[in-house]
Amino acid sequence: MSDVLIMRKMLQSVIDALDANFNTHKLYEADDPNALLTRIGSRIKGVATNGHVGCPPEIMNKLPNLSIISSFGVGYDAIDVADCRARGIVVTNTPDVLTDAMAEITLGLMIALCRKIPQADAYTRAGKWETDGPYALTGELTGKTVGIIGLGRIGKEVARRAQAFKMRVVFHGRNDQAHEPFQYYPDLLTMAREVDWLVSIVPGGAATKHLINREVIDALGPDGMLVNVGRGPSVDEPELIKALQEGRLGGAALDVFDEEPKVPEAFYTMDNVVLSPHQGSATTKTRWAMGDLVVRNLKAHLDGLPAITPVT
Ligand code: A2R
Repeated sequence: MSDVLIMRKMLQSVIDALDANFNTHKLYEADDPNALLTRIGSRIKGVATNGHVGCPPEIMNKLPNLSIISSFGVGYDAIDVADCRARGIVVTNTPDVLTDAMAEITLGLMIALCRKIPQADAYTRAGKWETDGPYALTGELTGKTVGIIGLGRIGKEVARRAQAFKMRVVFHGRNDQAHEPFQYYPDLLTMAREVDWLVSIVPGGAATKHLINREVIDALGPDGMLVNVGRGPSVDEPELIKALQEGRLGGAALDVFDEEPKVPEAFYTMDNVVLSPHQGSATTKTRWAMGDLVVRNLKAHLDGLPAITPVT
């Protein structure tokens, strides 16, 4: 059995499957991680990790026979893929298996925000329906235009579901996708001016940092709604808070934040915000499938077969 280093505690089903298939070494359980790496580093052929923890270069330096990093999640922000490629290390992630769950929570957040479901729930629980009468009227999704930033695997499933809700779908990305039936906006600012909703589902990293800045937020405007289910840093969070406080933006539904699990307290008291603790892929079924793919990627590669979902 090949030796595999596990960087962080993972789902128990993943740990069990890793233990069953490999000689595992758990860095997160080691009293002295450096001593562990010195002792077993040269035996390690695979690493199991996630996209936030990755496998830092100083650790890779201690793993001379490492040939695969198998990462849990579709984003791999903490993994320097170019550096891995230069070292001859294959990187895998877990795309596709989480796409439906991600799309589902996106539409859930949109409905929650515009129909004020959390607030109406609190109103009902507080007995106010009986004492204060019906809850205030809300907006609705039907007939609105949604601009998707990042019409990738997840973005396309969001688009399909938004259409089922009778919304018009347009999109922004670096490239047009001529075969898709949605209007393409090469310029995000122009799209933000012309839509009711902006949904961001782009990867993290330098290229998308603060893609949604003050200008974009102002273009979306006081009736506009912003949803971020991709990566926190894609939105300029302090600018978002200011815009919400000053009424320059209609509302926001957020599953991701700048410094998770810290969430700016300013959001807590806002009525036009729905908050979610990075729950996008967090269903039993999807998390199990993601863990399964982490193990299958390692197994395939270490058995001499092509990895199933390599990052290209
Ligand atoms: O730019 P394009 O045409 O390659 O479209 C990709 C878009 N995208 C960007 N859009 C604007 N500015 C950028 N700098 C930029 N970089 C990438 O994001 C593509 O349509 C989309 C990503 O789609 P996929 O690679 O299929 O990823 P998937 O599975 O939809 O997941 C998206 C993200 C993950 O990377 C995690 O951060 C998060 O969802 O969970």
